[in-house]
Amino acid sequence: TQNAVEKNSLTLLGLGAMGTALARTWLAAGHPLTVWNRTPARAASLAAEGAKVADSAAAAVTANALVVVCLLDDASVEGALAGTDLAGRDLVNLTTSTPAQARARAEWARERGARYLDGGIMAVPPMIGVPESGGYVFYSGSRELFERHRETLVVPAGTVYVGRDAGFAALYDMALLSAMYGMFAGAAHAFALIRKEDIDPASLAPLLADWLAAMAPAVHRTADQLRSGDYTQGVVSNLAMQVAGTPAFLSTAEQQGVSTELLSPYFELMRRRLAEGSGEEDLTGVIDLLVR
Ligand code: FVH
Repeated sequence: TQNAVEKNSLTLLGLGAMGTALARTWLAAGHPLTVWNRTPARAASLAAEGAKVADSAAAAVTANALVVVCLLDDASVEGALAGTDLAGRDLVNLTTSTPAQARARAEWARERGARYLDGGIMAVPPMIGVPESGGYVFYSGSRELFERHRETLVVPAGTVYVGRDAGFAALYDMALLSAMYGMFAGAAHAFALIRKEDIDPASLAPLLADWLAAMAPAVHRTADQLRSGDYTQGVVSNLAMQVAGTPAFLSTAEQQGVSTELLSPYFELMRRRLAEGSGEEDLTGVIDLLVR
């Protein structure tokens, strides 16, 4: 229509599950989009939805100032962008990488005349373009680039800028996902405990989900203790009491025929911290044992 606001155009390299989901939201929001994928067939449905399909990564990079990359890993980013002219481009890399890889990629882009923003996606493809799903992307690197393209970047998912250090988005990403795996590990042990009993896993699931949600806010107390350096601050269940309880967990696992290989390493750290005379503390001292 005459009053329609012209949307910024952009290029997207990578049409895997995540790249395709991202592309769809930009197309649906009216952003002119040029796409490229190593396997061209994956672009066919997006072409039907209005995307321009570039013959090569180099042509796709030339098409727009804003170039978003969402490939498998850092090596594939290096491979796909080799031979492209990045001078004057705004490169936003949503590929999962380590903080060190992200920092090196930022420097690599700078040497080629591009501005760089790194992203860590805290969402799975079905959450993309669904604001109520709570999905978002951590961004770090050039603040100017982030502000310039904010309206475009917010289309697929929320945006959380975490600093000029290009490695921070990856670091936050890895921190949250590491915590998630710890949660999955705990849930796996819980399901294993009931596996041989006449208990429907579906009856345990809601109890488990609610309990984990109820316990999650404890991370705020941990953060307060780390900031103050006083690990007894606001303690509810002290370390001595919790270590005293660990044999019951190990015996229960034994009785249920369940390996303790997920639980034991954490209990061992708790015991080591207790042995240092920290019985009145919270569990926060375990963090100091982890940091080498
Ligand atoms: N999918 C998810 O649940 C997670 C959610 C959180 C963020 N991750 C990260 O997003 C990146 C892309 O993930 P994806 O889901 O799109 O992954 P795939 O569906 O496996 O698609 C991979 C794309 O990468 C292309 N590719 C792979 N190797 C190369 C290469 N050497 N050169 C050029 N392109 C390459 C692949 O192309 P093709 O196989 O279709 O030819 C796909 O486009 C990723 O970092 C996740 O960790 C997703």
